Amino acid sequence: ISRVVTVGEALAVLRNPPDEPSWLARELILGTGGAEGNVAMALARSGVPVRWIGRVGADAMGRRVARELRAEGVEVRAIQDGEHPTGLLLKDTSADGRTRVVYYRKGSAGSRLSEADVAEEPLDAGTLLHLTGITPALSESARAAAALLLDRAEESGSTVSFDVNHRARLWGAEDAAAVYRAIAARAAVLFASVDEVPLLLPGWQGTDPAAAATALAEAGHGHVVVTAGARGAAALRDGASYIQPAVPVRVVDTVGAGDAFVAGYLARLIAGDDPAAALARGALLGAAACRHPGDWEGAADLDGLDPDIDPDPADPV
Ligand code: KDG
Repeated sequence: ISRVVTVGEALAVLRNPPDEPSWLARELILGTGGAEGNVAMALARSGVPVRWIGRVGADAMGRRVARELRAEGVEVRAIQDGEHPTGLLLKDTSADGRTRVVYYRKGSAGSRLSEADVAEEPLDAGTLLHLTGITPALSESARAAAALLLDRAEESGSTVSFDVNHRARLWGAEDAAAVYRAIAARAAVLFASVDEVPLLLPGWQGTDPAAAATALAEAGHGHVVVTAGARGAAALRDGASYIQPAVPVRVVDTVGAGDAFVAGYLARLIAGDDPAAALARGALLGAAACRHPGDWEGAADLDGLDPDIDPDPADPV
């Protein structure tokens, strides 16, 4: 695999300043979010060539999110929609690390993604197509676009990775689960949080990521990765299982941690490493993401965390 292609909705993110809720704050902090864009930015920083495709409004926030993705090294195809605005997310992070999120994305440009937008996207055997469960949740046309990409990935021999990323605020669990199962069945690599596993395996219950990975493997998934926040993560590939404890950090905001984890895992996998090394990198980037109130910024700052960066070089220049 030499490149990643991902499709989704990039959102403008407004978040509260430290120690002040957004209903009271006179100023909010503006940033960028959207699961697939978060993954793309962290992959680009990991040195993986990555392309993001999505619709943005012909507005200031559309310019902003596309610019931010580009600035982080992502190849961006932002299709401008003159009739619908860029979606927005309002995020309130409190001192105890709990985050509340409100969407302003109904009818957004991103949700208007359609088959025509992705019909010509070049895919080949060297491409990994990364999808999340958010894109099919956005609208019927976005769901059709994801389905078309899956067909085209299969035809072209691309590898598909899928992160369930269930958003209960966007659709009902029953509708969602049917779609997740259909996509997961066609994905070479499947990511889910332990809470999402019952959507893939009705009736399954538990909190242990290794048990969840085993259950998914028994259901026929050849390569699965299950995350469980502070309880770590587990992977299972071709019958071999791997577990990974979480990297302890002071948690400021967990939004975006799953995306950072996926990017770290995929980056190592693409580099040819085994699931043990991929899990370790995923856990590191996921932990880094929790240290920042923004959705993607934490994963871009590994200071004090990255074992590959020597904090005390023996031979100063
Ligand atoms: O995974 C992080 C995303 O949830 C966030 O950046 C915004 O895409 C988003 C969503 O729908 O919640």
